[in-house]
Amino acid sequence: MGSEELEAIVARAAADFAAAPDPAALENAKAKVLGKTGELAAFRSSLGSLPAEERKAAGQSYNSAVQRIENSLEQRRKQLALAKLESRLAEEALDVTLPGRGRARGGLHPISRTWRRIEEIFGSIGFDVADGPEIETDWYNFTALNNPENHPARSMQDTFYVDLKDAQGLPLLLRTHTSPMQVRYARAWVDRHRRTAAMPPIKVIAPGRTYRVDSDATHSPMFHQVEGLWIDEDISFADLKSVYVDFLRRFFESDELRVRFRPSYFPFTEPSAEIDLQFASGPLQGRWLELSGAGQVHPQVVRNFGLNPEKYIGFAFGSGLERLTMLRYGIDDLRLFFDGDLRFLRQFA
Ligand code: 2NM
Repeated sequence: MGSEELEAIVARAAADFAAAPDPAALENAKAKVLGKTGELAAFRSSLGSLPAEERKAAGQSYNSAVQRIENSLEQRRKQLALAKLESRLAEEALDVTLPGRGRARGGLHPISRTWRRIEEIFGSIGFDVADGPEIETDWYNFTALNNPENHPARSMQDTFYVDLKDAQGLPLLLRTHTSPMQVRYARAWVDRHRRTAAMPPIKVIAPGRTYRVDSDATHSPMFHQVEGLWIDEDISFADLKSVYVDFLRRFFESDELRVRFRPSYFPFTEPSAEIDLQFASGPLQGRWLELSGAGQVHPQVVRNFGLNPEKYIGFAFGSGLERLTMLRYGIDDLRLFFDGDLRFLRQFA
């Protein structure tokens, strides 16, 4: 077999490969030329019987032929793979700009309904709404609120800490109540009015997500609170009672509620009270239900707002949105709020 025949084999192989419509046909074409009984096998076995002076050149021709055949084989393999990918992409093409089919009407989560309702009721009697970060510093979440240095609430058993530190080198944390928003609001307020003779009253609610290390049938690690704050020169416990009782009547749409203030303790208020509620009718009629905490803002907290506690006084309260929502709609399991079960959620849409 001469070098012309060898070249003819290389050319025919290249043509066969190019004509192969798919990988299986390509592998058959490869076997036909490079296989054990393929067209090149005879040439290869004839090498041994050539005279020594011809053997080297013939061997080089053979190697070069094999090399070129393998190159065209590889080239065709790549072409076929690319063609397959392209046809798949074309087949599965998706126009992500098309509008969705049968878009269903969404609805508000019951907690969101309560949240909005509370903003509306307090808004109608002159309360602003504060906002603030869910990741807080130790100072805003604890120190400003008169929490003692070694209070158990500050421990890792009760509070989620974040792997970041504040300017003081203290770890940041997920706020355990919404009061840090009120501290931020009050301090910004005082700052804004520092140069004016009169300090207008601080009257604000702070609704939002809060976090505690607690998880069972009646506790979720994330829950919602609303806190309220009214500071002026002459705000008394009587104002707290009238504002909060009025809120409850409007929230539960009933003038027959009975409300009870029981002495309690919080580091940020003095005196402090627990607020209980009794319905005059309905499935919960007659039972006293614990609802909120409240009190006269502690002088140290007023000082941390940037105000003189000899001159400014006021009240604060805090309530859980989950609890208010459960009582209003007659929901008996806290976990329903977090399961995302549409059979439950659709009842509020
Ligand atoms: C509660 C109970 C009693 C409260 C105190 C303050 C602030 F910022 F003025 F210090 N905000 N909220 C407070 C008082 C919260 O939750 C059970």
